Amino acid sequence: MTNIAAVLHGANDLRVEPIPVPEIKENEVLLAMKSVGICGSDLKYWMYGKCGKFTMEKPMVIGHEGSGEVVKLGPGVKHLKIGDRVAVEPGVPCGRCPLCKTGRYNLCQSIFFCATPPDDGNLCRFYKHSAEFCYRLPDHVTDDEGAMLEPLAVAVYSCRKGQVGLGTRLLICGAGPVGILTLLVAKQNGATTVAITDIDSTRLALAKSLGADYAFKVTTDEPSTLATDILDVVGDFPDVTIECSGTNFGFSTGIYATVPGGSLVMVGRVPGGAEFPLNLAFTKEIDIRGVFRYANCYPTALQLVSKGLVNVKALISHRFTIDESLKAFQTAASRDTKAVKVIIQCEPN
Ligand code: 572
Ligand code: ZN
Repeated sequence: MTNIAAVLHGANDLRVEPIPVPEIKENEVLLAMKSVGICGSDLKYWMYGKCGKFTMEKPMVIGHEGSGEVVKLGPGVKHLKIGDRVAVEPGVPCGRCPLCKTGRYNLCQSIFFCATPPDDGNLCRFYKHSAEFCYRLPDHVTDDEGAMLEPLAVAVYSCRKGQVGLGTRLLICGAGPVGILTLLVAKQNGATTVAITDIDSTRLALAKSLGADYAFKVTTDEPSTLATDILDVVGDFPDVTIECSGTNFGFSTGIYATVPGGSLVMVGRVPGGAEFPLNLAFTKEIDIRGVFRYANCYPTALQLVSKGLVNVKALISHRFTIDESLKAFQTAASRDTKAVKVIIQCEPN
């Protein structure tokens, strides 16, 4: 068995190179990785060597949206067998701290998280992971769909945080993968009106084809103008805004557009911290809710895909092999390619 990985050595230095096959311990499994999606944070590490407060101090295997096949079982693993295909939940918390014990394990301060420095990711051929955070995929769920459960989990969590339910009128700022997946989950939850905004017409067209009731192309630099447009066209204020663009513009649009007493869910992260009209949020009593990754969402994400309720395949725009990882990253980062979700296949041909 030989292993190769997409190793990021620093900004703009991604190399596909041999690495050791990991040794597994109790309650771990060795996986032959199948599909790994590229996320916006992977692109940040690739372009700048950092993302948010996390800076790479040493080379790091990239990738955290993965699926794989169990090839070896550590002692104590009961719920999996060799040959099972699984989706990998990339965050493995300590399980012992108060946050873990109350189920809010995404906030665990000693969580291992794939491709967040100093932790290695899973864009490689062989990867070890805690069996507890591997979810067996039914035969009819593909490897690509297994990888897509990761961003789908973010969407499931975001809708939970926004209490998106029957009759909710929702505004989503940003039609990237998480924005579009949030649309799909919201519709399943019974949201009756979903409006979505973006600067990119191709992404808006995809959102419309997947069920968005309204798509707004951002053509102004004044968020209150867009908010007024939305209100004019939709006829109602949204009860909830889920901000997935990671821009000040998206945050501000949410504060202006959301109905008084409504809520704004923060999913996108604005580098350096968001600036938005906080006093308006005060006077409108808008509840601002944070989303940091997700907790307890993989089982729901898997059910949504397994029952055919959410079509995650519709987001996959490009596929590459692991040897072509650099090309995959270039494709994902480029505006011209119209990439939505780029998936890398780790299996040798
Ligand atoms: O799918 C998990 C995920 N989480 C993201 C971004 C992309 N993908 N978050 C935003 C960035 N933060 S962070 O703490 N960080 C870079 C680790 O700033 C994590 C959550
Ligand atoms: Zn991600």
